[in-house]
Amino acid sequence: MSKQFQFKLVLLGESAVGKSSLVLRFVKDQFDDYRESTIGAAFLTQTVTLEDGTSVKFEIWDTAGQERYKSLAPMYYRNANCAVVVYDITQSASLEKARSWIRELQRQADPSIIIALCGNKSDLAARRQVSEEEARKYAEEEGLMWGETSAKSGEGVTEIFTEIAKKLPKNAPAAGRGGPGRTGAGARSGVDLNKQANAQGEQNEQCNC
Ligand SMILES: Nc1nc2c(ncn2[C@@H]2O[C@H](COP(=O)(O)OP(=O)(O)OP(=O)(O)O)[C@@H](O)[C@H]2O)c(=O)[nH]1
Ligand SMILES: [Mg+2]
Repeated sequence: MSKQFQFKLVLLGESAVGKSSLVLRFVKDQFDDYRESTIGAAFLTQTVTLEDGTSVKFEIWDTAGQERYKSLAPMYYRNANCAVVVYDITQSASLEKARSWIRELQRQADPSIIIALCGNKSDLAARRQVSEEEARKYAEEEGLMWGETSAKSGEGVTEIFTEIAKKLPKNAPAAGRGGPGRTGAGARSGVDLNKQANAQGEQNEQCNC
């Protein structure tokens, strides 16, 4: 049987950049022109199967970008294996906000967290304010993954999640993650579901709320 893993993923970014729309596209392959702004956070799951047959289940926390919810974010990124920090390519201020989320993650999240910077709304290229070069260069400097997406057309959406799935460590829980880590860092590592079935109680689902 091929291997199965599960990882916690958090979406962060300014309100209206399209975080919920990206998740809706990724999970249900749908798009709404009029979406309600997220209240608190939403939880969804989706599984991607890699070319080698490995399946990666994402447990996705789609956070609310409105300023009044900012203090909730640490609850969602604290245990995350990966973060997608989203900006809107038509709003340069949203890249500034993304940079500030990335700085916060670099300071406060687990040191092994994988961060992807995502420029959404690529279908609105005519109104572009953030160039690909600027964003790519920043991502390279900070050691982040980077890609542009359109939740509306679907362009790049599966790709960014698949690239993250490929990059996530597929070793046993808590093994070989390196770095200092913090207490309980093992809980953030990938979970081999096959192994879990044999080693009961080793890794339980945790709700962060
Ligand atoms: N043209 C275009 N519009 C998009 C795209 N993604 C999202 N939108 C629109 O942008 C608006 C905001 O999208 P949301 O997904 O609600 O944004 P959000 O980041 O979840 O916002 P909060 O929940 O407030 O943090 C909605 O009207 C979407 O239809 C995209 O790729 N292209
Ligand atoms: Mg939302």
